[in-house]
Amino acid sequence: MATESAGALGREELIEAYRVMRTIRAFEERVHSEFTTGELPGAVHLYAGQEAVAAGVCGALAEGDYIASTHRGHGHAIAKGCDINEMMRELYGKEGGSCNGKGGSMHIADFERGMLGANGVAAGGAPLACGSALSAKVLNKAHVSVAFVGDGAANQGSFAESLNLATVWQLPVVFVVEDNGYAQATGTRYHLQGLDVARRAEAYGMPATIVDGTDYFAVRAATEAAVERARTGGGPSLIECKAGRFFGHMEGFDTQGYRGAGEVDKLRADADCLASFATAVAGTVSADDLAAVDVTVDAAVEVAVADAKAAPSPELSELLTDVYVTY
Ligand SMILES: Cc1ncc(C[n+]2csc(CCOP(=O)(O)OP(=O)(O)O)c2C)c(N)n1
Ligand SMILES: [Mg+2]
Repeated sequence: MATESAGALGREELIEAYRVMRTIRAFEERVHSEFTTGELPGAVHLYAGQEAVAAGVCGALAEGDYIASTHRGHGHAIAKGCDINEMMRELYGKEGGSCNGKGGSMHIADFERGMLGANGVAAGGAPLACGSALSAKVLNKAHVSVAFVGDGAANQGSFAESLNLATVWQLPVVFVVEDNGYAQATGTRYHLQGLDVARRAEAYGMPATIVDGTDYFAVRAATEAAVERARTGGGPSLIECKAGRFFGHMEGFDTQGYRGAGEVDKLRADADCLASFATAVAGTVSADDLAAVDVTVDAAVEVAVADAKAAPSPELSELLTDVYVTY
């Protein structure tokens, strides 16, 4: 299993990695409270607990690289550099949102920043990332594409087709499978034959590795190796990251009766990527430095919420713009 120590990254890089993960956590905790008080509309799936995956993967990417996300996409978007004010406006369905308020949580996209979109279709990102990677290959561009896929989505036929095409065409693509233990209310031991998705990649002759998805350094090192391989013509890879989610499947509809007693409390106490990151970097980054990041991030999220609430809704005249068909 590939691992990278905190020592391989400079102080500024470590602080930036913490800022990304801490922003995702604060964004998600705040969205949860907004949803709980009935302030926020729409279907929202929270990413808290899995931050080290998004941050570790995107930390290993270059600016021109692309990611294709999932229905649980806020963390991916933030880690790829999307603006949290635009994202929050999008969640509130307001003008100036990432999709001008017309997409909501599950459709946040920002092509300028290489975010090809959250996706309401399970495993929908896998063929998109293959398409983006194929364009890089055909046009002789250096960009690498990443598909994020959940453990449940890995059972979709389109995922198997994507793995096959990626190897047949030797595409510069990295499949990042996030095994958070559940597909909605169904645990992996009920839906995943063989339990590790990585073993399926072996059947396609694709290099695959399994990492602790709460370990930023393990995720980043595995991604750096996969990205290097993809960028230098070595073809696709798969990285399977294990990390539990701190919230239910979806805001508002999940009492989580399928989870063990105290399971989430235990995750928060023993498998918090922010806490393990702080311990790992203690020799280089002080607790005061991290606390200063906390203050800045919390303030930025507050601003995003206030801004989103105050923003106008899209004009009625725009109802039929940005759609594929003409009415
Ligand atoms: C093609 C398709 N089938 C079914 C669904 C309904 N659905 C939404 S989320 C989900 C489970 C996804 O589980 P997983 O891939 O493990 O992602 P997680 O929610 O755990 O992040 C399902 C079945 C869907 N969105 N798309
Ligand atoms: Mg899952």
